[in-house]
Amino acid sequence: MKIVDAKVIVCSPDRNFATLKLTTDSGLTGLGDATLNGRELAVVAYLQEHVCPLLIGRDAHRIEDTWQYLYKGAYWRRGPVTMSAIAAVDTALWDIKAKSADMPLYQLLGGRSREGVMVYGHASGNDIPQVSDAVGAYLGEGYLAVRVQCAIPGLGSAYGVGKDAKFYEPAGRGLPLESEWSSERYLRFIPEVLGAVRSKFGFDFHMLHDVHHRLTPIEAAHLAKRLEEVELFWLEDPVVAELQEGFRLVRQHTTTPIATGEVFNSIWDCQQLIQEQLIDFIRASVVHTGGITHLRRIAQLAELYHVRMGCHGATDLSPVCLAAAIHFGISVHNFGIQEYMPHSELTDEVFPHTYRFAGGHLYPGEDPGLGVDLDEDLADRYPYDPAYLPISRKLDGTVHNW
Ligand code: GCO
Ligand code: MG
Repeated sequence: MKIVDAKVIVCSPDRNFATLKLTTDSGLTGLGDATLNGRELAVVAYLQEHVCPLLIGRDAHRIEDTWQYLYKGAYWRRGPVTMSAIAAVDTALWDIKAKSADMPLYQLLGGRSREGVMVYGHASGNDIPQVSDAVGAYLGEGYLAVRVQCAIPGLGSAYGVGKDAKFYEPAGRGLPLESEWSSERYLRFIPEVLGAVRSKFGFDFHMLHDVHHRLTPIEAAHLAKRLEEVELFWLEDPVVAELQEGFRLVRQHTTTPIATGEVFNSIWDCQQLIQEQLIDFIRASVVHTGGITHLRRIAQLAELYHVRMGCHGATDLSPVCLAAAIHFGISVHNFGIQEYMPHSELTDEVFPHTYRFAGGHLYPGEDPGLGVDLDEDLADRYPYDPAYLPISRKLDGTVHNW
């Protein structure tokens, strides 16, 4: 079965998405998400100019060989642009293979290890009462796990707090917005927020919180230690992850479980974190970490060290990526949780899909392949619209990690 066409489709129903569509001589098609938030067209050019010409005429069944060919063959390894492009090809090939086997993808990946994929929802608000209302709403909808983020008094904006209670979209049209940050104010306030949520709703649900790379290791250690009493499911990205040893310092001081990895793009980014058991959950995603083929390798290494998977699943990862994550999550042994922020109605119309949410879990559909389509005519009506993630500055104007 040969690949006869490779097409990159860029659209912006409510936000930008890049998708690779492969077609074979037997008429089967496969989709792969290639979206890299704020740098979308770099991946598009990488695919169109450098990868698509290599795919025509290749055997669509040779997934592993194609992965190695694109990874080793580029000479320039890793990096978010390269790995997102490889991921798109890899995901589309798995979609095609599962369709040709007439099975939903999870069956090819070994079948179900569980009935459904537990997800966490995103509660946020401008103050503690708003946050509490949002948490209450998620629990009312049957969620078993909720991430809690709150605006910080005295700061104009905060990571994770949307204008809309349900949707959080940090990328803004036009040039990047700037947001202000104070670790001192954050550290003083956030334990109160998480404590208030536990006092109101108890301990019978999983509570998560995302620091979004903002703290130094000693600040993060201090916070994680204080948060032990609220029993988080995880504290996410307490520090930037370029310095993997930074997690050692956090780890030495606390038993709060730690998650990281949404910005990782290869197994090499997390090897030390996993092998030294410095983290509990790895957040690598299908799209930014080289596709299903590479994510499986990460999961298998992680399993040896009691590290579980908790894939990134914000709305900048398209429904194609979410479907792949559900098939992966339901089949892999060391699954922990899947992030879930529902896409907008319009995005769901552009990407019709068979996965569904019920009772705090996501379930893959039973159609062959990923179970996601792309309505190209509809997608064409929403062309690319440049957008950037915000830039963060400390109160004195120094650029900080966003
Ligand atoms: C998360 C993430 C996102 C990222 C976003 C960047 O935990 O979901 O931190 O909110 O900021 O995906 O593109
Ligand atoms: Mg995050």
